[in-house]
Amino acid sequence: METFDVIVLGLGGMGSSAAYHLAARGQRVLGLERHGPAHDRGTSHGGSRITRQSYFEDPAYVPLLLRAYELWEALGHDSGRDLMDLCGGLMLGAPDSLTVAGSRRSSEQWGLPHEILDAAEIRRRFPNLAPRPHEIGLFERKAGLVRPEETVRANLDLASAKGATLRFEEPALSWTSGPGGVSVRTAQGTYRAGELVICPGPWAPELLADLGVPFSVERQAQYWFQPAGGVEAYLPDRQPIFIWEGPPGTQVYGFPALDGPDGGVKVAFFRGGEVTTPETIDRSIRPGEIAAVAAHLADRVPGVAGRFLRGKTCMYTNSPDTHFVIGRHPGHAHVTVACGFSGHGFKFVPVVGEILADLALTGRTGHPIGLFDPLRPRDAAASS
Ligand code: PYC
Repeated sequence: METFDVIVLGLGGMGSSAAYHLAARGQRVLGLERHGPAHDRGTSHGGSRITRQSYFEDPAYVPLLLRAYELWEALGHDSGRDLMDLCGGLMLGAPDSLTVAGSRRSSEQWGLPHEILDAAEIRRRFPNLAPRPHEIGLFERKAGLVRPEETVRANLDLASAKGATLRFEEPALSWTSGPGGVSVRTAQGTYRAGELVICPGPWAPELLADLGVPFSVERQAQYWFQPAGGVEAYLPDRQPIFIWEGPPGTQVYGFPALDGPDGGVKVAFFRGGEVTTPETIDRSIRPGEIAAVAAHLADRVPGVAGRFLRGKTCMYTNSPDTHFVIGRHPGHAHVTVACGFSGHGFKFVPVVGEILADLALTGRTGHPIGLFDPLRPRDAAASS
């Protein structure tokens, strides 16, 4: 039986980062992935993901983002890949919307540079955008985008270079843990290790059933359009990423125009997709949903939805409170979990890898991860 120091299950964004950080710390790492390298069957794909620091979800994320930005820079440098474009970002909506007020709260609490722009100023500086008179925006220069497939490849290359064994098209059939360590069974064999790190993405309900967290896996559709007037006005030096809160519970987001295989302007609704599973998800893009996103944008980003280029689905794995789930598995010694990233995790990939390496090797981390305690959904249910 092959033995390792640490086995990492799942080599998407978080797992590939954990494998790299563990291998860089001298561990003998086995990484197992059910699909190919940087695949498009889960969550870590689509050419671009938003990054930002003025975090409307909770100010507790900000210190992790500050560290993540340092690690993004190092990952880009060490891999020689272009992973990040800080083209700026606008959080838009009514002044008391979660998107605007929450971003402002994080910026003010952490002293992050930002500007508050009224509707007229937004129209003047960003002529593609047409906010309503009562809407405002928080502009953050250090927001922008990161590239998911390139990031996963960077982590895998660097993990391999540090000696990690990475096996693809090899799903885990089961795992067990005991006082002496862990074992993982696949169709090819059984592997043993001292520690197991599970980064299951949308396979969390299957691989982490006994964690007791009621995850909800959600189908998300992303759409690429050729703007009516061409892409020039949407290039990253003119068009920031945006998240725009409209009617209660509705957020739409968008990117500047990228070129190459990721070409066009990508837009999507944030959450609100149907519940699904990785096995049953409808990966087709339906005419009705293309029409719905184009109609929603028609008077907000007029002209953006000129010609539909293509669409692609991915999955969010939502925790009940949409905060991440990261920690030692409460029911199994030697097992660390990272899941429930709820559609806003990718920007944290490098720092989550660092945290997972800390937890697997020492049982603790200096990073503030109290918000992500795996036991909190159970505790919340018990106290209600
Ligand atoms: O990753 O921050 C994010 C995000 C917000 C909306 C869509 N993605």
